[in-house]
Amino acid sequence: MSNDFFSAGLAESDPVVFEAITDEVHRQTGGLELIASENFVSEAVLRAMGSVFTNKYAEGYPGKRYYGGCEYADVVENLAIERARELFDAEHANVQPHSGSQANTSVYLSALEHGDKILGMDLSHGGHLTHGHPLNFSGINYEVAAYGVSRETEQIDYNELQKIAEKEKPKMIVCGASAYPRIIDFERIGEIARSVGAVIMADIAHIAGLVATDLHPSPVPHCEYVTTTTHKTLRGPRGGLILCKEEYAKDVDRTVFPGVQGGPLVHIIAAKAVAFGEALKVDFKSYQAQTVSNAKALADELAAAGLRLVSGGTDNHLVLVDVFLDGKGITGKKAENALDEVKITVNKNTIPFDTNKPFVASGIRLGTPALTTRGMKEDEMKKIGSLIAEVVHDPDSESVRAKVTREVEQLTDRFPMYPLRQRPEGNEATTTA
Ligand code: DSN
Repeated sequence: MSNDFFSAGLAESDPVVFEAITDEVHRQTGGLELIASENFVSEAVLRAMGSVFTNKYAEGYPGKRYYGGCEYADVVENLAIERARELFDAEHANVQPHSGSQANTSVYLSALEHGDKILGMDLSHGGHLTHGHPLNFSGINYEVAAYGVSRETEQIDYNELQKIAEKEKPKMIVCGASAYPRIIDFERIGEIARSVGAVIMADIAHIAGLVATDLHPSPVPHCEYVTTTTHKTLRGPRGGLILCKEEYAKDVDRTVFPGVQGGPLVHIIAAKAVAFGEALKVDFKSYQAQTVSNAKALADELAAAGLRLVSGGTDNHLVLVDVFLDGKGITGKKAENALDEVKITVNKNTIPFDTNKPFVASGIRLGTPALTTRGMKEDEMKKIGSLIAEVVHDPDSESVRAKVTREVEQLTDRFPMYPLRQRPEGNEATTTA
């Protein structure tokens, strides 16, 4: 990225913010990013996000705006819509949701009346807050029934889901997850929904990149509504997206704007267009395939080092690791903190039937999208798996921390990201991103 990308005025006009950005570049490039929902966008996506489209109001939709001067906003929104439809083979796309939560809110508002029943996956079994958590709008405004994973396999038990759906008779089944390492059988969930007269919303925020490249079966043919964020495996800007059948298009567009949101974030929509364009290229599929292979390599190494994998392994981009081991190990919280110390970034996560509270948790969730973007492959994943296991097995050892920190530095040096550059005119080794 060119040296003046951020520094054009910012270093001088607001050195504190400039320094925080610089520090964040160092944090992202100098550590191993294993948060399953994070990724590193391209410089082209960053450039579009930081464009003058942030100055523009464009309430409405292309060709039907409430403001003048929207001709170029229309160009990028139409492009984002067309590319999203092509990427997912979808009849209709709304690219305006500011986030995954707002995408889900809009779908609920389209398909449900206040107080209707939804059947969603339990958060503690891998679901998401917006799938019916009592403190979330979804749990506040709708009646909620939950399904989860089986105690034996730690995978979704579709027979059990059928039984719950027959008993609860929900108006909508919500599927998709934020901490589920296995393939989700959307076709089967479609059959279950139809058998009880429910519609389906599939939230594919985590696996969107895999779905776009046919590495995970698509929910699009089986579900009335599909939502996603655009910044996880899809590797775009932070934002949301709704895909739906044409018959629901008008309702969805109306509930996004003016139902839930006001003016769209045109700079983010421009960046979505760029990211979807990148995702349509051939090498995006090899990136996603490498992400999945890397997750398997990481999982195998962790299991070989004595940690327990929830569900026994992974089919996608993430691994859920039981570090508590029925009290013989450490909590997820302790593991997250110890790994933070050695610049390995993960998040604590509940595991199914967890005996620890969510803020403590028995597990950690690891994902490979970000490190795969950096170019790391199976060999690096094996190394990282063994480093994680060393820390988890001996979290208070200074010598383990020192050794692992050195090895993390060696790895990150070998896979540079957003290259750090000298400012030509300055004496300081200042970073730009
Ligand atoms: N917070 C996201 C995640 O980490 O999975 C879900 O919204």
